[in-house]
Amino acid sequence: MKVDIITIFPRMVEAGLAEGVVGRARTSGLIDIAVHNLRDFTTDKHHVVDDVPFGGGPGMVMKPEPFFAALAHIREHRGVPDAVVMLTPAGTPLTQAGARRLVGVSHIVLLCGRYEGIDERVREALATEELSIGDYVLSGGEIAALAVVDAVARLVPGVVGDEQSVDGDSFTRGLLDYPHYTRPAEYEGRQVPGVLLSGHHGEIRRWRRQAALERTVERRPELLADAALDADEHEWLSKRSKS
Ligand code: 6GU
Repeated sequence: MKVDIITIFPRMVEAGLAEGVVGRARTSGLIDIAVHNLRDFTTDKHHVVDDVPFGGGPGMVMKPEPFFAALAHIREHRGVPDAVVMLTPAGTPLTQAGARRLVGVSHIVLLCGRYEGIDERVREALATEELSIGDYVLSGGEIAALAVVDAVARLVPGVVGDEQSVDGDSFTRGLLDYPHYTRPAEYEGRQVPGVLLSGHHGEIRRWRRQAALERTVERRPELLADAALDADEHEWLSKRSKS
């Protein structure tokens, strides 16, 4: 999978890509990510990337030309991308299903905006889609781009060592995750649930499924509509709602 990120803060993006699962995926060659400094695609002496909004009002707007030049550079040197994603709070909210779709797209460009926004002609002429990472405002698309790359990269086969770990993830089944414990079995008077120490793998599986379900009902009941539940879990849910 190939990703190009266009930003005015390339060091911030590089720092976020250097560690952990994404960092290892890059060094091992499983993903090819290039970060481009938008200012390198300006033609004026001071490398200006923003300008005042037509119509007036507060703040600045990112100029269209550097984005068009950066995309032309990427097409020439990195190939024609399959998707050009603009990061904006006005975009489609990213979901786990959205990440699974993007992992099937071989070459993605991510456009990070700052200031009040990007000139609308960039969206019209260059962007194939717009993504948001949630209903709050970030001061730029960089953190959102890192979130998109992380969510997608860990779905690339081989990037997360244990594929079972990805399959069992919260949201892969459409539920929140169950609680996790490690040693010691008692800590500051708090016991690890006995079933987890029992060695009964069937019982442990059932306890975890129920704990995941319970958390989801308590915290995010709206997720249940699309969750993959088995007969046991449906029964447990209907019993619970009666009590
Ligand atoms: Cl993609 N960009 C910005 N600036 N803020 C956001 C966002 C994106 N997603 C949520 N908030």
